[in-house]
Amino acid sequence: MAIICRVHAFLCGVEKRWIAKKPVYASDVEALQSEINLSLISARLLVRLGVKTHEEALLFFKPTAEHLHDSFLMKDMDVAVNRLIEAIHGRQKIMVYGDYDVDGTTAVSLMMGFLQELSADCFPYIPDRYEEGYGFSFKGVEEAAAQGVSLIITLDCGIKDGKKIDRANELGMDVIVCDHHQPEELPKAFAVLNPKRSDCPYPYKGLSGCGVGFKFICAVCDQLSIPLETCFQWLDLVTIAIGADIVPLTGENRILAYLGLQQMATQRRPGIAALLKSAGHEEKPVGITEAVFLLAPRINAAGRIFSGRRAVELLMTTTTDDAEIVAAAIEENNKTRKELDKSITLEAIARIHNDPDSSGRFGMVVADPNWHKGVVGIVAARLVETFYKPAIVLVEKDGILSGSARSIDGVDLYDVLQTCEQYLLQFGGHTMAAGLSMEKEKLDEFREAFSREIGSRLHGEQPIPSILYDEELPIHAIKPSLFHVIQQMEPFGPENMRPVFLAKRVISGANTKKIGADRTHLRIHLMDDHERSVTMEGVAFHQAHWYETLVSGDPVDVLYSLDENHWNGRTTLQLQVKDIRRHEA
Ligand SMILES: [Mn+2]
Repeated sequence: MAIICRVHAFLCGVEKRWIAKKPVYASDVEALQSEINLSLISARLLVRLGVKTHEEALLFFKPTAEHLHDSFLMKDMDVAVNRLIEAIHGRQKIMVYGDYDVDGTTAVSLMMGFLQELSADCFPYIPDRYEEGYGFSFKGVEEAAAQGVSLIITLDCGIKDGKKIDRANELGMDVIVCDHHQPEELPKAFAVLNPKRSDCPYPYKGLSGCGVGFKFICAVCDQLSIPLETCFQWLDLVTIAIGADIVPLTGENRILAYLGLQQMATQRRPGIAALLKSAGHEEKPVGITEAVFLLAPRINAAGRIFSGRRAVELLMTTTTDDAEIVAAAIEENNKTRKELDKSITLEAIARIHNDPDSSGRFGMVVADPNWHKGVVGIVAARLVETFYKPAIVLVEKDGILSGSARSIDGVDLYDVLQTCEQYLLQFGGHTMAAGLSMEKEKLDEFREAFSREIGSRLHGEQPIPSILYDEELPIHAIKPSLFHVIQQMEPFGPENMRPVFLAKRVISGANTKKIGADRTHLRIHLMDDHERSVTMEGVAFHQAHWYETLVSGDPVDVLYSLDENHWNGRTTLQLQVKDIRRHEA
């Protein structure tokens, strides 16, 4: 039971470091307050996000399509647009190639939908996770040639697939790469759209793969004098990709997600509606949280357990009946995924517990021939949650180990893998998540090198998980107007997280009690020790071990955020308690 608890909580029971975010300049806060009527706390929150003027506040609170950047600022965009228009008008066959994850399948669905609207001769291609693996594949290239394709568009992949692109060129096909992964040597493609290219002047670098695809179709519309609004029907897909791919929710991504959520609220795509229905979330509002926790895992489950093609089929379907049939199949895939996720996580945790050397290591590497390759990324993430160290989970097949890696804040995984390159056959990814493969014989050497490299980046000290908080805010000072401002700050995500507050020296009211099936959570009532006139109610997940302290009346410090509780038709402001510790006088 203890292990299961740890799997689902963020290191519950482990002491975390509480770190105040960097202070903001009082002059900036005063300047903003002189332009807008805001409380001190609200103004500080906004200044911390870089909002310092009335105009910046307007853009932040009410983003509009006019604020999107000109797509043609992206390097190679003109070349890519002209080539695609030539293919459309010349009735040349186009393969739309994308990865099997959420970013890839949403990108393919977006591009396919757009090309079909322009009556292009096109078809989607999603690689098989098991046969072809991640990225642009030789099999895909051969398939394109066999089908008489002239132009291949790769989405969310291609930047590291130079050899496959060379082969496509050899076979007389042009390739347009739309990717957002970190480039090294650029592939010799017809055009390479990637805001992270060192020679790309595009002002926003945080786009998802689907987001790059979106900029591409916007540019085509621009060139063909088609209203830009035509592209907005696919903003729901861009939004889901932003949530799933853990890209920052700042700048242009914030605008895209804001507009995408509006679009999802007014015109729900049949596939999305069917997925929400099968998740038991029909007719309810959808925010970025639902995109991340309800939609993304299901879209991913199709690719993990069956095929990413099923996800594309769902997202492209135009009728409710068809959508519900595919959604039912995906729901089954998701059930299987959950079972595998749980059983393999438990095995991997046991493996690490039983390895006497593991506690001294800075990174964890586990491998097994019987594990399901579709869930290795999720299991790696659970290991990070449990042990707070970078983790790699590998599956062996025919002497080759392949799998996924996940990291912790402050350890650049891509950089670590690059320094271990000599042991690897392949690797690719980002700071926090990556994929890799190696020969079985290299495992032990790699494990040591991986741990050593991480250790040197952490200066030889085991990392302590930390929680960042924005401001100190006593319980009695919480105002509904502050919550109103916080609501306007949505959608939340990386680099724009829901604000967290510190309340020092608080005590529990009489009604605090344990809740949940296994009594691991608390319904909590808190007040300031020195100002007991105001009590706030809230929830504290995985904090039941604080129950005795709280009911004894000892003062504690808490980190919390604010949200709403909907109960019996009533909506009340409540605390979401993140962490608790004893108050030290
Ligand atoms: Mn991606």
